Amino acid sequence: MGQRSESIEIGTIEFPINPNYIMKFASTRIVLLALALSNADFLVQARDISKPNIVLFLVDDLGYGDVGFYGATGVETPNIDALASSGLMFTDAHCTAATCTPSRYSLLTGEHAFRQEAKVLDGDATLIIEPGSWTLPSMLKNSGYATAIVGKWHLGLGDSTSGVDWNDEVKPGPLEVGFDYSFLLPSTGDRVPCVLVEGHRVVGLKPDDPIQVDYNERLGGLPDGFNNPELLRYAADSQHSGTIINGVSRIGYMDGGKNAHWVDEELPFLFNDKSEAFIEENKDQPFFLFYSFHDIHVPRIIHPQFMGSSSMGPRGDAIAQVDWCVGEVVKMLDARGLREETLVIFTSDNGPVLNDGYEDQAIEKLGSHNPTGGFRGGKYSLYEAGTKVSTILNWPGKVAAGKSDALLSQIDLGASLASLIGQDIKKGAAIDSIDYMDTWLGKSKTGRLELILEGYGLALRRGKWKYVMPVERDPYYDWVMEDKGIEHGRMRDAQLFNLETDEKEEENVASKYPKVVEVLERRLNSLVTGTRGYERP
Ligand code: NG6
Ligand code: CA
Repeated sequence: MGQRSESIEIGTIEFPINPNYIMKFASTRIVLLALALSNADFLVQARDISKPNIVLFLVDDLGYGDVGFYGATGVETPNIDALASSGLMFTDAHCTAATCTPSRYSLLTGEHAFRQEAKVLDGDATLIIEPGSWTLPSMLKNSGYATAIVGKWHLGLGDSTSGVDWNDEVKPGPLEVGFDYSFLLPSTGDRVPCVLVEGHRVVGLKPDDPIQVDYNERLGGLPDGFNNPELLRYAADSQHSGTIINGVSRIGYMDGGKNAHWVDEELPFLFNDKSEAFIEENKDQPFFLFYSFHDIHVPRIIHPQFMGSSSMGPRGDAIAQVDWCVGEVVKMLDARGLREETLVIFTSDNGPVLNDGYEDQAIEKLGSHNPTGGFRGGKYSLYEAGTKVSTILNWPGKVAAGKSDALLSQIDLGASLASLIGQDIKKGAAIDSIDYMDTWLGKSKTGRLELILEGYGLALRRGKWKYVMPVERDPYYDWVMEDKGIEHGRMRDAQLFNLETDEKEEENVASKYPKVVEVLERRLNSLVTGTRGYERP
């Protein structure tokens, strides 16, 4: 790239009113005109689909290359592939962060998590979404939707001043931030407490056996991974060597609540049952189901029905398990005649990881399967595979089958879905969320002009460039990760990649293009310190 094109692009960076925006308006009009001409009955639908049901399948730690349609080789995913082949498959759609808590925070609030310094939470952390603030579910609820979350939460429970009491009402939580119904795995499968929470109550808890949780000190009765390794199904690293529940040592310590302990292998069936019950109950009104998988996060404890269904051991079997769950819910939508009035989104909360604390053979049995789809990095990292995730939108009769290469982010689902159902977002709410509904629906090819990604530090994608800010290395955690083969990407120097010529981010060209680095760094800083979020098209 010569000096000329560099200065042109820097010019573009300084002026957010980019010709792309003009193109977007032009192309939207062309698409609308084409639709009006080619599909005369588009506007005369028998059913009112101005408020379609929304089912959001968010898988945990599923990589870009982990499903069949995106190139998986070690596991078959016929149900997810069916959604992709009859829907719109995105090749450059991103979750907002390379780990769970910040990713989900941004998805639900439309605000980047770094604005609240939200990081991966422990299992006794309190709620990090402000009750009463704008959220995707509250927006939908206020527009007449029945809203539910089933599965992993990981956004904290309880009030920050009084903490969480597992033995009483567990609140505030999802019911206080926009969900009508919740059935939760509170944080992660590898963290205590290993109990499920329905509404405000721990499921199955007996008053004479209260739950105690401690993230620092070992508690009385239950064995732990340090002292009783003979009880374990999988060997674990030292972070995951706390209390043993169901043959798996977890992060942190708990005691009591025996009758409430979950059985890992039953979770997929439980989550499906709860999801299907919610659909059944609300099938006559618009509903939003956030099916938030725990699979394929560690510990990967597979139900016997799916054991050995991939060539990759538990990690692959967990993918097959997810595929079955997705298939059952879609079948139910079909059986109830709801498919054409239901917009289904399938995606993941962050990129893939193999060894994330337990020796479950994810590395040894990988074979030719490439979880990242060939992109660099994975969970935790700011390289593309940290946040570029397999993403499908399926809406029969409304969204044509196809592929979109537009740059999109889950952070935009809030503003996009609000626009789909004609809801305004008041100033100051969901500040980083932009309405890209036309692109999500395949009516436009215009994606984001710029996008912040969160991992260790931040990266800014803008046009063909990706700038990764320098961060201090952490001698202990860097080693913990490197020891497991995880590329965290923490670097003391700035990194710059030209994704047009180097989509695998093999060459850091920061020293070749210092001016680009300077301008992108400035732009990133202004987005971070600004209070208005991105410029809107
Ligand atoms: C990390 C855990 C990892 C996983 C992750 C959260 C260690 C060394 N690693 O801190 O095992 O639990 O947190 O994953 O403790 S996430 O998908 O929910 O973000
Ligand atoms: Ca995750």
